[in-house]
Amino acid sequence: MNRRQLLSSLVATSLISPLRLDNVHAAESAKDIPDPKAQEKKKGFPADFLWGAATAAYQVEGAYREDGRGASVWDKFCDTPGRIQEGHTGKVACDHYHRFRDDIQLMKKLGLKSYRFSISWTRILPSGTGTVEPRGLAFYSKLVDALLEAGIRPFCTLFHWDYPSVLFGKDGWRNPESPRWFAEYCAVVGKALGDRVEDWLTLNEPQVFVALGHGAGFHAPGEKYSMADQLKIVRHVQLAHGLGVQALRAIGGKRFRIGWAPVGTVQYPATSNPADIEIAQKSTYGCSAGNLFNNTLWNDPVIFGKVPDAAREAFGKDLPPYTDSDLKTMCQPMDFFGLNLYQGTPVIRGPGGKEKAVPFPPGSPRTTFQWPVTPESLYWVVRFLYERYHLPVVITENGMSISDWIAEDGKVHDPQRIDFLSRYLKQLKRAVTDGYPVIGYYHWTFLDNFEWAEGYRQRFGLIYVDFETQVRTPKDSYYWYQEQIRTNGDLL
Ligand code: IFM
Repeated sequence: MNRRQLLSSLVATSLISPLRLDNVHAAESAKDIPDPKAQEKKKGFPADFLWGAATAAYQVEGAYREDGRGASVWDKFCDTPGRIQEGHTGKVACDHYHRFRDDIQLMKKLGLKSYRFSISWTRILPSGTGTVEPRGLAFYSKLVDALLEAGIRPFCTLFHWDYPSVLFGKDGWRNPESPRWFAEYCAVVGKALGDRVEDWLTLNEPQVFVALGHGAGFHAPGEKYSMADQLKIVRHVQLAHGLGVQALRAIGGKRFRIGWAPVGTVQYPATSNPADIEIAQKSTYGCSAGNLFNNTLWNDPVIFGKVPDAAREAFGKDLPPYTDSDLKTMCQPMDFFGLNLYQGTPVIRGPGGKEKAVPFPPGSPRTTFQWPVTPESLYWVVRFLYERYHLPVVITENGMSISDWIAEDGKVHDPQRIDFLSRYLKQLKRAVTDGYPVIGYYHWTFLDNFEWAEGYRQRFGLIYVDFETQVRTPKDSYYWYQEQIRTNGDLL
């Protein structure tokens, strides 16, 4: 399976922190949130719905050597010939580091209620731990101030894959100390920004940086570790999440709303037959050997403090032991569940009561990344993961890549993105109408940006970026999304 196929087979799901202004912690939420089925049908998105857009530091900032920033594994990976399509790098990216004020004006014009960004660990702690770089903190402090001044709620991701090179040199996520390194970093950021930032995500799509970065080798740091080593990393990342939450709570207590943004494979029913719904749900909760995108492998320890039996069966002796103390550390109350969702697999109940994937018809809709367009997956992922974890959901990422260009009239016409968004948002509205607590939606992404191993070839933005001149051109979808935000999704 090549990189494109592997990526195509993934379902990006991330739920970001519901910036619902009441604090709902995981342990309390099951009793506090009414059973959706028992709820009276709601009409549409709540008045305080967080219409947002997301980016990540390495994908947009550039300024890779400025203000004392230390190297991350992505710097080295990009410098290694053959790793990134056409030899692209994130050294300049969208130059957001210097242009953030103009970009925030574009966010304001769009009407964004919230902006999800990530912090570059090595701008804050160039060596990963120890000495703090005040200029790095100053950048994010200015960013947050400018967002608040524009009336946009900052939604901060602490780790979106740009791991410090110095720590990787100490065996990185395989090192048993790695969870504490992450917690140290979280504490520094929490102290510096926590007076103004209330919404936090610990880690974005850990499944991707473990499986693609440390298993398949398609992403930084480009390693091909054994499954046992990848699972060792999974446990360390779960511990890092738990210690990170503890560090943030020690600073902001219940004023902070904290979650994480995992991604997992999503199976959804191809028909409304109850047997198909049941098998799709079972399969979304299941674990298969060799697949690190199993939802429950990651989320059960963190939300229930329990390793699912299915994970033990799937991974056998490769799965490291989880002590009671590990599980206690990992399982910290969260306020929301972040979901990154791009696609899913339609299934029916097949022979022997097992799920059977329904193939897409030839020539069916696909994005430039060749990901299938499956709007219903957004409804079902909210429903299935809420029914298991009882945490309010934030759609932390959703969107599509197209090879957009500037037309002769100087505009960027992206009707497919508008159609994609319209279809997916209708499914989200369906979930809300059914009573599932969805607090926000963050479009991936605000600006076209550095799409990791694909370089700049995959454009996901609402705004077209000319990477030679850095000129920004809002696409037709920007204006379409602006209208949905203005009307709070009533037109959908
Ligand atoms: O660009 C990425 C993002 O960094 C993580 N989620 C998926 C997006 C599209 O591939």
